[in-house]
Amino acid sequence: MIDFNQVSFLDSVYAMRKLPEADYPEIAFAGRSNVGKSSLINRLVRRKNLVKTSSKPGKTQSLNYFSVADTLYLVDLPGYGFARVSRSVQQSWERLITSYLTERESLACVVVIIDLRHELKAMDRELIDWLTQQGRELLPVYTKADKLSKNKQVKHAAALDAALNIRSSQRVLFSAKTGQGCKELRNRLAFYVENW
Ligand SMILES: Nc1nc2c(ncn2[C@@H]2O[C@H](COP(=O)(O)OP(=O)(O)O)[C@@H](O)[C@H]2O)c(=O)[nH]1
Ligand SMILES: [Mg+2]
Repeated sequence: MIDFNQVSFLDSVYAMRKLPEADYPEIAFAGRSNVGKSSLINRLVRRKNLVKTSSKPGKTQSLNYFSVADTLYLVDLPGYGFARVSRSVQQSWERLITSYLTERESLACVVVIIDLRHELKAMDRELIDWLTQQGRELLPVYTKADKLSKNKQVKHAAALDAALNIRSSQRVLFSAKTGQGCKELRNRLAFYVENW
């Protein structure tokens, strides 16, 4: 088992050549701005504020590296789908993320975080289709489950499963607020790391 408590911030990376040595497997976290990515990572590592959360979307501009138990890296990717930055800034982020997701050898899995309350967004689908084409391991996580009744959770999750054409065993239902699905997520991630 991975001791997710043993976590520390490593670096904010703005360019491919600044990436750390690829000596540990890493798990990257992707999702639309404000979907709850930082909150998910904080819950995963049992820290309140390791990763800054914000009600203002679009803050994270770099790949933020966290080291866990000298075993793996967690990588918080910049949120996508946020229009308030200039076109050129947007494009330079996209270049970095695209290079990272295509080239990084030590990337064991991409966790794609999706809001359980809403229909699948075009950008989520594009990312997932593209990662699949790349042959990347990916794990969809449906978050903010606490905002829906149990009934609605089941209904919305089934709709997202259908949109992504996956079985319920291929994703995790999650809440950063209540911790729902967190143990399952830890187990899944440990599996990717062990099989890397
Ligand atoms: N109720 C609830 N709120 C959440 C959850 N995850 C994130 N949030 C809230 O959603 C907002 C954006 O979260 P944040 O983690 O900063 O999103 P990020 O931009 O994807 O990193 C914040 O106000 C969080 O408190 C969740 O599972 N449940
Ligand atoms: Mg964030």
